[in-house]
Amino acid sequence: MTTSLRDSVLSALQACGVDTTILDHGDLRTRTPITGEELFTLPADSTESVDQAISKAHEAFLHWREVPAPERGNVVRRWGELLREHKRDLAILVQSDAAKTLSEAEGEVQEMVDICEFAVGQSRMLYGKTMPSERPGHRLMETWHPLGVIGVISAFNFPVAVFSWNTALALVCGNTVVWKPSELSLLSALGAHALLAQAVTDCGQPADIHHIVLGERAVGEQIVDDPRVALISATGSTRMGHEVAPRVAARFGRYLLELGGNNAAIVSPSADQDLALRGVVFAAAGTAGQRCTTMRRLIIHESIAEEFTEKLVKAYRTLTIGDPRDEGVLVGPLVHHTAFENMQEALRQAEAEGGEILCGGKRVMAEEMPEAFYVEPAIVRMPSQSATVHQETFAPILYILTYRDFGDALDLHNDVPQGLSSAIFTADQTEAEIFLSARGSDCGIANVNIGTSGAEIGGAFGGEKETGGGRESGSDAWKAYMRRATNTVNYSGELPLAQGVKFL
Ligand code: UN1
Repeated sequence: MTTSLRDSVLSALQACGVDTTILDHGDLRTRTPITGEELFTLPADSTESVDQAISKAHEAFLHWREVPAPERGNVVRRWGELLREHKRDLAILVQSDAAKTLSEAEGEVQEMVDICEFAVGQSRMLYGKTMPSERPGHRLMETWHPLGVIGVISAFNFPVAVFSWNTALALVCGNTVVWKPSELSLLSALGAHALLAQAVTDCGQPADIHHIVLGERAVGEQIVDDPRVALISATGSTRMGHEVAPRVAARFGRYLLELGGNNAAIVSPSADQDLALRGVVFAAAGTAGQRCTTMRRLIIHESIAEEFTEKLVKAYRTLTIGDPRDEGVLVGPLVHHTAFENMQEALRQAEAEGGEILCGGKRVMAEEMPEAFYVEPAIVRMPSQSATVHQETFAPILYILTYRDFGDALDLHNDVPQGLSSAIFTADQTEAEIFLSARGSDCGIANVNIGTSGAEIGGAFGGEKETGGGRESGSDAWKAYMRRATNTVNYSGELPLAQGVKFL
């Protein structure tokens, strides 16, 4: 088992075109949460090499910004083709880094293919508006221009998809990219990056339009503080966002943050319970609770709470937990020991606050794999939305709360610091509409009769409050990677001033 994991990762790296001579050198350890074993070591970037990567990306930008956008799109089209071709290879790396099932790992690579296709189309649609000027013989319009070097800092749980949302759009918009992947997911990062490098070469474009830098916190800080990096797009914890945002703002850089979520679903008495059940189980227990969109709170109408909770506990008991490479497994391990400790601490606190653990929470397979942290997803009935429920614990814990009036359900729903994703299960159209209205969900994503996770790339992705306010991926998220110029052109031969002002 041990050798085969290393071997399959090695051949996937080779298939993606990673230079494997760098493996087994350096201090960065690549540990897979599947078994807890260390697969390879990798060399970390130095302060000098990060500086050089930024310099080269900046140099490349000066040329890349003048390449016509649809031609820039060709690189991203080619990247998408290669990702499609190497879907299984890259998924094996994602699986090794993030311990996802193959279906979920392939889904992550599919998200990359999807955003590439979206970005290729976008490369012909970097639209600016034309507005009627108040002055005769004048044209008023806006044009969009690239920002420069974009620093992408990504998290372990979606190790390559979120990078691709940023990079596919950033590149078609005329920016260059320096990427610092999570130190927990370096192998899939190398794979995704090698495929992009191949696409750049195939299209005859300069290699320096994208760089990957490997390392720990200091590497991230260096990118955050470098004035040549025009935009920092960072995904991770709210704690990380609290550090990044003021530092970038202090140098008047731009930031795009996708931070913690505390996503809830309301289950109304009219809901199709079977559908709701399936939606909740996938969103709450899928990916072992390690999505930023994972459902962490369930707000059930008191009239159906007992019945629905019972069904849910039963469904949880059928979930197969284990090595995500094995057929039929739905829940893999937590990323590391600290994640496990955090989960245990949250469960202890929840109990101290009057919570009742209805199922799960225990570690399994500890004897066979002492360095891997498999847990049973937990359901905890809470008497109120206590301090623990307000926190995001990056593990599969679903807190159950009940409500009597719909207004109270909305209050409970919005009464957390985070605002990423949300859902309502209902057959009552008025409730659904209210949930989506200004007095409904305060999140960046609000769904009806579908869970909180598993968003498509076509919509803008991100959230409010402590989630950081950024929007990535679809819709008009491309605008975050560009600057807007307002242009007034005077072809009148006169010089009339706006607002009728007279001067000279
Ligand atoms: C994340 O967890 O950071 O909506 C991203 C989803 C995925 C993306 C999750 N498409 O669950």
